[in-house]
Amino acid sequence: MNINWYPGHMKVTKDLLRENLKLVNIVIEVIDARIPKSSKNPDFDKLFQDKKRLIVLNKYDLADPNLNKAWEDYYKKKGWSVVLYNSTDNKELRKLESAINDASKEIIERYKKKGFKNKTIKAMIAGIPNVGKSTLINSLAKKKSTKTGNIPGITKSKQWIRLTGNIDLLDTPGILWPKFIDEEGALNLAYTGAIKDEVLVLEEIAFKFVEKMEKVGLINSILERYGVDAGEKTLDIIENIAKKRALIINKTEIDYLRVSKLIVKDYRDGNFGRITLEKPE
Ligand SMILES: Nc1nc2c(ncn2[C@@H]2O[C@H](COP(=O)(O)OP(=O)(O)O)[C@@H](O)[C@H]2O)c(=O)[nH]1
Ligand SMILES: [Mg+2]
Repeated sequence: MNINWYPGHMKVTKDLLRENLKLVNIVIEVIDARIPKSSKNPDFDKLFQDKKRLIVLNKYDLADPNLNKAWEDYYKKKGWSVVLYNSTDNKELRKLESAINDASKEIIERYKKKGFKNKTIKAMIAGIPNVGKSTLINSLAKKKSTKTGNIPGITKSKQWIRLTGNIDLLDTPGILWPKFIDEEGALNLAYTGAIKDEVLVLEEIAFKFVEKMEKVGLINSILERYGVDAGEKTLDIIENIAKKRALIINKTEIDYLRVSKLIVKDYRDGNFGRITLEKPE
């Protein structure tokens, strides 16, 4: 299947990201815990090579607990700080702030050795679309309720959010589009909503998703959700769901678009359980 997808404005955002990168010591890279491989643009590794990096495995509440642990270990082995996080749960804010603090320790030590006192650490959030960057920034900003405002002499128009531990977080995230490595990666991005539905043929995405669940032995989570039986073919499952939910046109025809939308939305909302689509090598 060919996903017709074009990385619009890629160059502009990359330039902006490079500009902002000059202002920070730490990059907080947000990825989707359900697709920790595909939601990571490999360009980031080169762009951020000189920065301290904290990987946020966001949406871990929607991802498989065992694989969360495996991915956490995997990225730790690469020398990065890693935190499993749920941006929609404000009770987790402290976990994130202490992860940022821990990641800053080395830099603070280095500053101290040079004789700087109380120098603020500067951080920025980066990631591909839909991983939860805005949700994360908003939750941090709301907690603080005040923005530090412009910092004279450094940036005129940048807004920073003051976190505990003398850390300033840039309130605009660095965005890069996902990089397609292979069809499977592209599909995984589609399932999770990282690629806009407008450029997708949702009937094909839903079909491929159900097929994948059959392949990895998780199809029961779908059958149970809707109370339907499997059939001989993958399409039977989709048609059975449509019938069960009365997604029918003209009394007899299956409404493939609506049933596809339903299946994709239910996956994105975690209604089939906590499913991670990728395993570390
Ligand atoms: N379950 C869950 N949903 C999340 C989490 N973080 C973000 N979301 C949802 O994911 C969607 C995309 O989030 P958004 O912050 O707009 O992503 P951005 O494009 O990276 O800025 C929104 O519907 C959020 O509510 C999370 O940790 N857990
Ligand atoms: Mg956003």
